[in-house]
Amino acid sequence: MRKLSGWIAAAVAGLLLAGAAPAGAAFSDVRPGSWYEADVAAMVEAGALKGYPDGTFRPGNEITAAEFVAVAARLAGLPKGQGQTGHWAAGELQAALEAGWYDWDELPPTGEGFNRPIPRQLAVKVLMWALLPEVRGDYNTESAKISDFPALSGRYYEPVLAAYAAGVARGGPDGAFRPLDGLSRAEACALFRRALDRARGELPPARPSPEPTAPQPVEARQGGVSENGWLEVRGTQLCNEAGRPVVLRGMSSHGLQWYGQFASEGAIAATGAYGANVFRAAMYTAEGGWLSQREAMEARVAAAVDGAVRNDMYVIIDWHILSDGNPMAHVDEAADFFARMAERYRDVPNVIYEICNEPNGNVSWSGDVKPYAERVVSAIRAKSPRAVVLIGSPTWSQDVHLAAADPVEGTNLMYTLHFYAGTHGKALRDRVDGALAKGLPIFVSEWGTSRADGSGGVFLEEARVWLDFLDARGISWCNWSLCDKNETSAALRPGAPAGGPWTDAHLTQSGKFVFSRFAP
Ligand code: IDC
Repeated sequence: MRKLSGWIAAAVAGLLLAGAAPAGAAFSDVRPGSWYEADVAAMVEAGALKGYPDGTFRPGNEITAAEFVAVAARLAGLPKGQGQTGHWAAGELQAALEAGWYDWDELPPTGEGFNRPIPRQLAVKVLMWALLPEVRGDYNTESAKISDFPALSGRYYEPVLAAYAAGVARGGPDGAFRPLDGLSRAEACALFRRALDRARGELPPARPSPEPTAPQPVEARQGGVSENGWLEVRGTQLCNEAGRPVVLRGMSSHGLQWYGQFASEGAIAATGAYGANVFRAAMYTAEGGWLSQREAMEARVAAAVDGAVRNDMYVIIDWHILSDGNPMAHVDEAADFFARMAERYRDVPNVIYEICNEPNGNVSWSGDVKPYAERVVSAIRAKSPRAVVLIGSPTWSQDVHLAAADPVEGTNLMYTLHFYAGTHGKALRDRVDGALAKGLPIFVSEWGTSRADGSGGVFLEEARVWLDFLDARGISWCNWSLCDKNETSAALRPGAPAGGPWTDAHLTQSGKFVFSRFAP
């Protein structure tokens, strides 16, 4: 656990006192003996939240986004930032945004969502980031506690599982989390109080990750396109044009709409200098991506493809569905997009198509993802008969067992498996072995050294186990992500030059480790 800041320590001291105080007595509408009486008292005592001038606390009112984030910032001792509006909490909100507690699209700094009730999934994410950033939850154990788990959008999966694991979030009587509903001021007090209780010292210390040794650019990169030509899938193995096994290793971009500058020719070449022979261009559909700015996103994809081609590297065009969890939602657009790409790159052996990053939520393999894949694969095959196509699966491309039981008809098809070393372990590796045994070709088109939310850790020991496992099976991979965002999964430190080249000082712990694993 990170060291308690002075603020948390003070707040915790306040909490301890609060247990003995005549809790809530000061507010006309906080009933003595109510379930939340002690929670409200503790938060008021800690200086995190106040009542109203008329002597009420209004425990049943929904808490706004600004109020919730401001309380979290106060409890975590986060210094105020430079607000972009005159809103009373603009400084706290800006600081929280910059600290990576949430993204701009979840709560834009321009303020339109500040006074709206905060959705429960976002509240839990902010809370966990602020007070318990090291906690993780096991997917199987925690998701089973949440009766409406499929209603959760992918980006909240990890903090919500962590909050359940920590005992901070608890389901209602029906076991539902209701991710999109708001929460009352009383409920917010209870959440904060439980998180502070947990932060007070009951957590096991975070395991320190070993400091990786500095990778060196390699002299002559093996395994470029000029050497291997068109790829083909034989059995479960990716092979080159001569039928010899080949392994691709490299970086995935972050969202091209946010960090497109790191998908430039210079950046791609810089990873090649460390031995990478593939690059993945992650073109988000939602979250401000292709669906809202098609031309701009396609121009970035084209720049990445051209940059990879000029560097003799393979390149994956990734239709990065994420918050739009069912690929069927935009199947017509996807078929049209891939038909155009396959036409454009029909003679270019470098290009690999990844047709749906991570189906998630209420999707099924046989009812949604497989029919989607059949439609899009045939659109690609009409133009490009031999390019490798990568197919995702439900549960953020982890359900390879479902694909193995009912694979898509065709040649040169592979199935993606995504993992994050801080979240996924042996159970998912066993699933890979099961799928391979059934003859399913696997490509790890995205993995991270962090938890599944892109943060936490880094978990280099766990990552090492995973990469050794993949190496032993000749499985190719791309690491999330080549950008300088302030999150542990990023390979570059904030401010690293977008066009490369980089020195050791530009690489994060994750970047050093990952770059050192490109070359065999
Ligand atoms: C994450 C980014 C993070 C961003 C979030 C939402 O790291 O900065 O705020 O997406 O867009 C995936 C997704 C990938 C996620 C990544 C980490 O494919 O888009 O990136 N992840 O959460 N699947 C599992 C983890």
